Amino acid sequence: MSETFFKDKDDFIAQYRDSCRKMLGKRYEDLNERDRYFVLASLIAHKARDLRSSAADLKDEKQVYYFSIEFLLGPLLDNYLLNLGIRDVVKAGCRELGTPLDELEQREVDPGLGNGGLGRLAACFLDSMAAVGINGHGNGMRYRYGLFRQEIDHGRQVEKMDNWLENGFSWEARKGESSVLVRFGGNVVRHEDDGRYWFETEGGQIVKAVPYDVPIVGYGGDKVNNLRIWSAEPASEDFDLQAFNNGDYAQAMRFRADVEAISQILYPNDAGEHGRLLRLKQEYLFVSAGLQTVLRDFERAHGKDDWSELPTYVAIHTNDTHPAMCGPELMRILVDERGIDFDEAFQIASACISYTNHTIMPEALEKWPIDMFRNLLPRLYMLIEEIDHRYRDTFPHDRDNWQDLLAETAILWDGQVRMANLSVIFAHSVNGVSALHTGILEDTTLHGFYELTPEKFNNKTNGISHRRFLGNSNPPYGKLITDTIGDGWLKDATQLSRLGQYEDDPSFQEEFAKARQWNKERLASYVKRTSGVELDCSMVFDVQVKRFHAYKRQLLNIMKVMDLRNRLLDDPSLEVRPTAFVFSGKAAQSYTFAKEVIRLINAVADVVNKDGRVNDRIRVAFVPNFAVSSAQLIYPAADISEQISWAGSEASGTSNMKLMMNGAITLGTYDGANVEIAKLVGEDSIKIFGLRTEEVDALRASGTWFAWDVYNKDHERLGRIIDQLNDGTFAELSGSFQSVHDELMMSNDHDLVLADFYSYVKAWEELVQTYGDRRSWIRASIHNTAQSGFFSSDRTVREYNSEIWHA
Ligand code: 7GP
Repeated sequence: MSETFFKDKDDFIAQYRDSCRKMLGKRYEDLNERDRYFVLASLIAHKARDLRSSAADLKDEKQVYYFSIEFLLGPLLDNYLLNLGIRDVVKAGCRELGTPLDELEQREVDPGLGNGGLGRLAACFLDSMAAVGINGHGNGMRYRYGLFRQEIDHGRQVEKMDNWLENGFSWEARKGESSVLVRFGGNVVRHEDDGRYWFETEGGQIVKAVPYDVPIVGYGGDKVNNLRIWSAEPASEDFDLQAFNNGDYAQAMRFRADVEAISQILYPNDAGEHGRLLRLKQEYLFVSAGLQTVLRDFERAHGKDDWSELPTYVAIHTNDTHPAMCGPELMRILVDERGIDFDEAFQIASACISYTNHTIMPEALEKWPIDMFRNLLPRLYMLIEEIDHRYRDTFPHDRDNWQDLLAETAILWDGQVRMANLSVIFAHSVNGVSALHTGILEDTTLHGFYELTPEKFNNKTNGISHRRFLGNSNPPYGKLITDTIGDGWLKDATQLSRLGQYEDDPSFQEEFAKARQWNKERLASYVKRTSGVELDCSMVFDVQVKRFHAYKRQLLNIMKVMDLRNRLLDDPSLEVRPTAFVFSGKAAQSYTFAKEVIRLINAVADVVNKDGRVNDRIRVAFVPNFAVSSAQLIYPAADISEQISWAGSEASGTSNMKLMMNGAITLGTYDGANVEIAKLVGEDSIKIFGLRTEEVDALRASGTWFAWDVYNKDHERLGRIIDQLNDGTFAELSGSFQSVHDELMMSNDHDLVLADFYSYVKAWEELVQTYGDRRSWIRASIHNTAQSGFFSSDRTVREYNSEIWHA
C-alpha cells in the first residue's frame, strides 16, 4: 500500500514540499506550524479522495447507509496514516524536515460533531466498516458549531462556542453539485386523475441541503467509504428576493440566518431534546437529504423500474431514534414521487430499515407534540397517521392484554408522536448494544413489541476501533505488541489473544510497565498544562472519564474521595495506596445537577491537593474539555477504569472497552458491557461490586430504602460526607453544594449512591491493595489487553452485517 503513495521517505518529502508551494505558494521553511499541518493533512486527504474515486463502489454490491445525527470523529490524520500504512514514512520525513509529526498533530482540530457514546460509536463503525470491506457510508449533520468547549472557572463548567471550522477542515470536500432540496411546512394538496390520486406538498420553506464528503479510509487502504454530512443553505429559488430587491437587506439576511440555523449547532444534550422545533428540523434535514441521495444513487445503478429490488442493494441503519423519520420519508418519496402503492412502499421501507436503541433512560425516548410535527411536516404526518391507523386496524385482538399492548406500542398517543415506536414498527431488526441492555429492552422498555414480534430483536454488543484507541493512542504499547506478535492485530484484533502467553513474561512485563509510565508522564504534563494540577506518576491513576450524568455516578466516586480524606485526617497513619483520581467529561448546559457534581469534584480537588496532610496519598484532577483527542491521552495512562453506573442503567459503555484494551483494570458494577468484560477476563482481572439488576429492582420495589435512615444510622461516616456537601467544608472555591445534597436526599437516593457506597469503597480498597503486587497487577493488565479483541468494532460491524445488513 505505502509505495503507491510515497516510494520512500525522500519521495514523501519531495511531494510535501511541492504541496507547500502549490497550496500556499511558499517554501516549507517559510510556513508556520499550523500551515505545515494544513498542507500535510490536505495532501493526505487528497490521496484518500483519489483512492476513493478510483475504487468507486461496485454498483452490484449492496450499500449500507448508517444514518446518525452525530459522528464524533476525533482527529483523523494519525488514523489515516496508520490505515494507509504510511505512518512511518511520514514520521521520518517530518522529523527530517523539522517539525515532528506529533507536533503537527497538535494543530489538528478535533471535530466535536457528537456528544458522547452514541456519536463516537458511529465513528468507530465507519472505521470498521471500511476495514472489513463493507460498503458502509455515514449520513449525518455538519454542524457549524460542534459540542461546546468546556472551560473551568472556579470549579464551574463554562461553555464556550466550538468554532471548529475556523481554520478550515482539510478532510472534507463541499459537493455543491449534489445539493438537494428539503421542504418544511406547506400545504398538502390532493390531485386526482383518472381514478388515481396522489399528494403533493406546496409552499412552505424550501431549504437547500449541501453535502460535504469526508473519505473514510479502511485499514490497508483497500476500501475507502464516504461520510456525507449536510449543511443547510437558502435555496436560490427561495432566497427572499423580494426583500433583497426592495433593498430590505436586513429582512433578506434574517431569512438566510433562519435557514442556516438548522445546521448551526449540535444540541448538547445526550438525552432528549424533544419539543425543540429546530432539532426536529435537523432530524428531517439529514434524513430527507440522505434518502434522496440514496435513492438517486440506486436509480443510477439499477434503473427506475424495479423498486422491490431496493432492499437487495440498500440497507438503511438508524442510529437511535433521531433518524426515525427514515421510514415515513422513504414512503413519501416512493408513494408520492415514484408512484408506488402504499403497502408495497411500506414493505420496501421496512426491508431496508434497521434500528439500534442506545438508552433506556425515559427522558431520552423521543416524543414530539403532534401539532408541532404536523405543522412542520404535514405530508409525513399524514403518512404516519395512516400507518398508525392500519397498525391499530390489524392489531391482533386475540390476546388478553391486547389493549395494553396497543397502548404501549402505537405510534400516536397522548398528543404525541412516539419516535421509538415509529422506529420499531418500521424496522425489520431492533437491537440493543450489550447483552444486558438487549435483555432489558425485551423485558421492559420495548416489552410490548418483543411480545408481538420477538423475531425482530437481537443483540449487538458495542465495540471500539482498536486501531485508534490502541494503535494511535498508545504508541509505546502498540509498538511493544507489534514487536512481540507482529502487526497482524491491527487488522485482526483477535490476534491480541496471543499476548496471553506473555502475561507472565518478565521482560514483556517490564516493557509494559515502561510504556505505562511513559503514558502517565504524557498525561501528567497535559493535566498540569490544562488544569494546573500536579500528578505524581508513581501514584495509581484511577480514571473516570465520560459524560456527566446522575446514573453514571461520578458523585459516588467523589464521595469515596471525601471519605478517604476524612479517614486520613482522623488517622494519619492509615495505610492508603497513593492514588490520583482523574475525572473528565462534560455536562449538558441545562443539566444543573451534573454541573454541580463537576463543581464538587473541582472543589474537593482544590481542598485535597493543597492539604499537606493528605496530598501525598490522594490527588484529584479534573481535566477540562473531554474530547476524543484528550481521551486518547487519558486511556493509556489509566491503572483503574471506573465503570460505576447503577446496574441496569448504562446501555453498554465504551470507555470501559477502551480502557481495558489499554490494560486498565475495571472497577465496576454488573452493568452494560461490564458484564461481558467480566466474563472474558475472569474475576482475577476485574473488580465487580454493588447491587445487581435484580437486586436494584427488588430494593426499589420493596420500598424499604430510606436515604434519611442511612444518614441517621450512619452518622459517623456516610452521614458526615453528606453533611460536608453543605457545611462549608468544600465551599472555599465557589460555595457549598446544597443542591447536590438535596438531590441526593430528596430523591431518596435515586441513583443508589448510598446503597452501593460501602460495597464500592471496599472493592476499591481491595483493588488498590493488590497494586502493590506489581507482577500480578501487570499480569492482569496484559490479560485485559489480551482478552480485548472481542471488543473491536470490526467484530461488531461484522455481526451487524451478517445478521442485519447482508451486504
Ligand atoms: C450511549 C449509552 O449511554 C452508552 O451506554 C452506549 O455505550 C453508547 O450510547 C453507544 O451505544 N447513549 C448515548 O450516547 C445517547 O446519546 C441518547 O443516548 C440517545
